[in-house]
Amino acid sequence: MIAITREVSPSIAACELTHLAREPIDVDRARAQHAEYERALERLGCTVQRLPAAIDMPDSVFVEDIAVVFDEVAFVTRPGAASRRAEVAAVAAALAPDRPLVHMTMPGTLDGGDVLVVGRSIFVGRTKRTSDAGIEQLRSAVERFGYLVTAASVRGCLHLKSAITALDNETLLINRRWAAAEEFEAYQLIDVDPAEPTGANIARVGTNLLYASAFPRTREQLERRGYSVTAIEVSELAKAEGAVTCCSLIFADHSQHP
Ligand code: CIR
Repeated sequence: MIAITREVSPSIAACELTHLAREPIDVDRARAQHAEYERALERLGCTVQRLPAAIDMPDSVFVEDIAVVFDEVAFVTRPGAASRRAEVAAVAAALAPDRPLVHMTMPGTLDGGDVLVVGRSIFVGRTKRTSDAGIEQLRSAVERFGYLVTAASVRGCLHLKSAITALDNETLLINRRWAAAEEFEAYQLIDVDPAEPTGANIARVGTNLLYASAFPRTREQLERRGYSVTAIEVSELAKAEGAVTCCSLIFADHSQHP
């Protein structure tokens, strides 16, 4: 597996915020947590390709929003926040050796944080960041490969994957106040602990799960069900409204199996 990451920007304190109040962010601490995140990805089997920090791009550590990588193609987004559009060039260049690229075009917008891929099913949050035109563009890029794209409702949080993520191809972790459970009735749903509403974002790394240490109650529930969960502290990145999936693009390394 390859994991593309991007160093924490020195200007992260000027990040976009939608549902959170601005709090001071300790850049050195954010960097240390991000390095720990990368080490965890390596331990779980990823080769990390770290892009350099972008001084004038406060949110650039959150590479997930900039592309959605499939086995067949990488869909390069036009992020919903205008302040984030300059992030695209470096991420697209990093993906180009590994996948054919499809670039979104105006006026559609889409953030990768709104795209939940579970096997051949793709759920896309309709949010302030992701427009119906953006969802259509994703659909026309990937339906030829047999993916089924479905729009999903989101309320009260930034992205669909703030509200729901996959534990495996049959099971999703959900905060039902933010995602609509009935839109995912084909799946087994596990609820976040009520005391941990922001705990629905978990990253699949092969057969393991990478999770923020801020959610011990939900983690205990997952471990009791047999999931292997690696917990790391990402509190400084959380102040920028980012979670564990946001900080990487993880995909199969095809160069290993030509
Ligand atoms: C933003 O508002 O765009 C960033 N401050 C946070 C992005 C988090 N990304 C994600 O959930 N995929």
